[in-house]
This record gives sequence, C-alpha cells and structure tokens, in this order.
Amino acid sequence: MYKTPKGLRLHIGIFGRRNAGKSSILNAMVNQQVSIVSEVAGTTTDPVEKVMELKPIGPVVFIDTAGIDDQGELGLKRIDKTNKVIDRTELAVLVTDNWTDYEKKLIAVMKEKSVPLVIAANKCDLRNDTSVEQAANDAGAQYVITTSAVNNEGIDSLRNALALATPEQFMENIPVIANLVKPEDMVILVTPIDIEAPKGRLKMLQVHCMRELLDRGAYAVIVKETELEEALANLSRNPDLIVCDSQIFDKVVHLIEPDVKVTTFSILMARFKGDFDELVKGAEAIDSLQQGDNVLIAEACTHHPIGEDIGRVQIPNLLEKAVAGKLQIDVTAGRDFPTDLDKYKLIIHCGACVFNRKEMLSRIDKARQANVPITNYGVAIAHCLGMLKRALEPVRPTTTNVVSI
Ligand SMILES: Nc1nc2c(ncn2[C@@H]2O[C@H](COP(=O)(O)OP(=O)(O)OP(=O)(O)O)[C@@H](O)[C@H]2O)c(=O)[nH]1
Ligand SMILES: [Mg+2]
Repeated sequence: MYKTPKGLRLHIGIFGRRNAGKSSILNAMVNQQVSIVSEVAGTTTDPVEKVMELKPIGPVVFIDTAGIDDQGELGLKRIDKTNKVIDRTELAVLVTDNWTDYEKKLIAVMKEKSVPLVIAANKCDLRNDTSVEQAANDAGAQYVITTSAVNNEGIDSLRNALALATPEQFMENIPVIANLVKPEDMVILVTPIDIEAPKGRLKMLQVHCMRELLDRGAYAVIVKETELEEALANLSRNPDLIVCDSQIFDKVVHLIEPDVKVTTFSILMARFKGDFDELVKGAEAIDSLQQGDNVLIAEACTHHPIGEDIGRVQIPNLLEKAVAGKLQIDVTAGRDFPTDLDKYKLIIHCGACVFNRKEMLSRIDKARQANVPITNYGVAIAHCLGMLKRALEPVRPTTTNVVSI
C-alpha cells in the first residue's frame, strides 16, 4: 500500500487561517490523529504529511499546513513553508469558518495556478447561518462542503468532493484484469460475437483485457459461449479465471466446477470505472423493491437497441420477476442523466465503457447525494440470479486474489 513513491501520489494541500480546523479536518478524513489539534492558534508550525490510499482516487499525500495569517518573525517563516506547499499542491482544500480576504486570496492563487480547490466550510456546529457557504459560492468555488470536524459531519461528502475535483490524469489507473491474475495464469474470456459487437472487430473491453493479460505474462483462451464446453474439455487443467458476459453468467456457472473462479465483464467494469463498493452495495436495494417503484436504467452510450436489449428487456424482466409485479422503469441514454433522481428507488447503470472514470464517479455521487442506491448491469444481474457472491469472489480485494503489479 505504501509502495507508491511520494512523487507519484496526488498531493492534496490543506490550507486556511490559524485555528480554522485544518488539522482536525485532516484527522477526520484519514481517521487517525496524524496532526496535533489544539485551541491555540498556530499549533501546526511545520507541514505535516500523511500518505494513504484515498478511495476512489488512489495513492495520495495529504499535507497539513500552518495557518498563514500569522504575524511576526516566526510567522513569516511559517508563511514561507506554507507557500512552498502551495507549489507542490495538485488539489487544494481550503478550510474556513469565516470568509475574509485570506480566503479570497487563496482562491485567486489556486485559480492562477490552475489547482482545483475544494472548500470545507467548517465548524458548522458553531455557525448559525450559511454565510460562509454563500460567500464561497459567490466567489465561484465549485465544491463547497459544509463540515464539522468535531462531529464528523460532512467528512464523507468532502472525500467525495476531492474525488470529483481531482483532474482525470491524476485518477488512479485501475487495471481491468491485470491485478486479478499472476504470470502464467490461464484465463478464459468468453467473448460474445453478437449483433452488437462491431463488425470485424471485438469490443474494446475484451481487447483491453487481452492486452493486460499479455503484459502480465498470463495467457488468454478466447472462445464464444458455444465453444466453451468443448474448450474446457480440451484443456489439461482448470482455468484460473473465466470472464463472461452477464447474460450468460448462469449458463457458464453450470458448466464449470464450483471452485473455478468466474466473473463478468460488467463486474470488472464496476471496479475499473466506478466506485466498486458503492455499486455492490446498491444491488442490495433490489431486495427491497416493490411493485410500482420507479427504477432508472442509465446507459452511457446511445446505441440503437436491438432485440433482447440488456437495459430495456433483460434487466427489467429480471427485476419484475424479483418483485413479482410491474415496475415504473425509465431508460436514459448518453449524457442525458436526470437531474431529479429523488423519485427513484434504484439506479442501474451500464458498465460505462464510453465514459471516463470521473464521469461515472460523478453520476455515482449524484445518486449518493439524492440518497438513491446505484448499481451496474452486471452486479444487478448476478444479484438477481442469486450468484453475486460467486461473481465477486475473484475481484474482492483480499490479499490472496488481488496482486500488486
Ligand atoms: N466546534 C468545532 N470545533 C472545531 C472544529 N474543527 C476544529 N475545531 C476546534 O478548533 C480548534 C483548532 O483546530 P485545529 O484543527 O488545530 O486548527 P488548525 O487550522 O489546524 O490550526 P493551526 O494549526 O493553528 O493553524 C481546536 O480546538 C479544534 O478542536 C469544528 O468543526 N467544530
Ligand atoms: Mg493545525
């Protein structure tokens, strides 16, 4: 976990006037007492660094700084040290409980340096209005989060805002499959050549998997569903992993032995593009759906639906079977994602292969803000089939199955 060199970690600088609660916010975000907190203004004198894995961004280093409204000789040295932190900051957090010239200046500095900024309007437990939030919004701040470090309020939202504000190039590049296998592992990719696969080519995701397996020194057997049984019979040993489309997951499971690892391309996408834990948790909401509930099926691409379309036919059928009745199902496609999500009991998103990770994360965040569970196609299908545990087994980040590369 700590192997990533500091230079490759996203540097998150925490700034603000003395006593605003910078160190308290850091401690709350990392869930540890890494920085000394006290009511004495000027407690933090030297920058305090903390390296960690911050989901879903990846490896980061937080830098807690000295408040820079200090006065006097010692104050100037601190200001100098804090300014040096600004120079290496790639994402800034401004902690404030009172809007002053200092906040305006910091916004201007970050803007000039093109450093994204998240504002923690802190000590909300002591404030009885939202004037700090208002002033931050008026100053053009994009991410303004109300927090109380002492009551642990708004800390999850602050973490989410950090992920949304992180420039795409700093987001951790999660492999699709490479860290689920070891060199010389044999993986079967059950690859559909259906009507939706581009003519003469394979879907990007399958190509991506093949390349990662080759780079990893593993090997891939690529078959269509119709040849899988024969391929299995001809192999001299069981494969280390099988990946197939969600729609045939149950068929594949019935063809293989119970200890063979198997998952779906869509579940790999939940890790690759989404917030895996959130999407897995979201599938549980299927169990509490009731007849007549509103469900949103969101597709990232605007393909022309053909035949037994997964989003329009197969998933609705599975859900309606689960609730033993009819549901109100809306389907959206492309960038057309509803702003008002409140009426939905569940959102089921496609794998989002045409989106970058940030776009998918921002949709997950919108669902979170609206308190609507969100899952993806593959996770939902495996759940409805009663096979989610099996499908997740190969991808759960335990020390035995996710290997560092
Ligand atoms: N009520 C309340 N108190 C807070 C909150 N956050 C921090 N504090 C208190 O504010 C005081 C200053 O907190 P610190 O975290 O040390 O502030 P800082 O910004 O790191 O201060 P310096 O290091 O001196 O610049 C401490 O007494 C904290 O307990 C909050 O959200 N609510
Ligand atoms: Mg401090």
